[in-house]
Amino acid sequence: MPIKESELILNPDGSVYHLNLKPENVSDTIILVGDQNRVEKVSKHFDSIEFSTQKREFKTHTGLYKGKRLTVLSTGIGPDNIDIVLNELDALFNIDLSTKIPKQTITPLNFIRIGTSGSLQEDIPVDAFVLSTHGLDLNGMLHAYQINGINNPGIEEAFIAHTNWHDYKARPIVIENSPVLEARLESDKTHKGLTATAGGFYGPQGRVLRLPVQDADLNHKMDNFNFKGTTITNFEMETSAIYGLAKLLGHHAVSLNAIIANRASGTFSKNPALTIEKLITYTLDKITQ
Ligand code: R1P
Repeated sequence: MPIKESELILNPDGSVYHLNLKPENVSDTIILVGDQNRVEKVSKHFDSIEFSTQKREFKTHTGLYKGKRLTVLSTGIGPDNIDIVLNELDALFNIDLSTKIPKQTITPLNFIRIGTSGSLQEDIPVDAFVLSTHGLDLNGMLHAYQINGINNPGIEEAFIAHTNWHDYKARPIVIENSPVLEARLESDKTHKGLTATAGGFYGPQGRVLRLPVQDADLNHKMDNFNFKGTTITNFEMETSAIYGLAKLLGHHAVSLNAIIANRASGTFSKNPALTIEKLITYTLDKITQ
């Protein structure tokens, strides 16, 4: 049965609704960045750019870097945008857009996030790089999907018990990265651990400006959580959603974050742009090694 036009929406030119992309515009290796201005910061290193477009916060450049075809695409902020980006990118490869029938053979994609994030650990300082072994999903977007089998109940149960997680919030989900991509992207420059993904920047990450939060002690409970030696390294807003949807759809994902704030010490990078630039060149070189 074809997918109805209300469910998989195409623009008049045949491109997918939010991303404005057609299958031929995208590589199977896709760098995801949050900030749309970060797209040029990645693609300026390319040898050539064959395609560019933008709709809303979703900006895409596709080109060659050291002979390898790469796409870099901005997701904007948050797990809700990741739902759009991963589903539409998957559709480009794994649904026949002319018949709207899912293909029998899945084309696996590689997703590599280059993000920014706040460290939860005093000893992961500003300007460090974090590679997420797992996404710790605290925002609930993934609960719309049948996630049985891709999550890690052992870590989840330990986290729920350790933080005395409130029932009114979505149940945390823990999803592993792609070990293949981790092996390609890790080095002695990358701290590794669980990355917590929140559905907001202030209260959902324990920041108090004028509004009190439900659990003022949550960040402290998170920073001293330890599951068999694995700790929660950092807080941001996309990684668990990328890991979850990538795994469900049959793709590979790894998330790298430049630490620009340290929540434990209350400090912020003196030169976040330089740290992001270093993470971009680090990642591009690792991908093409
Ligand atoms: C918040 O300022 C945004 O920055 C971080 C968070 O995950 C959130 O998207 O990542 P990016 O710099 O990749 O957007």
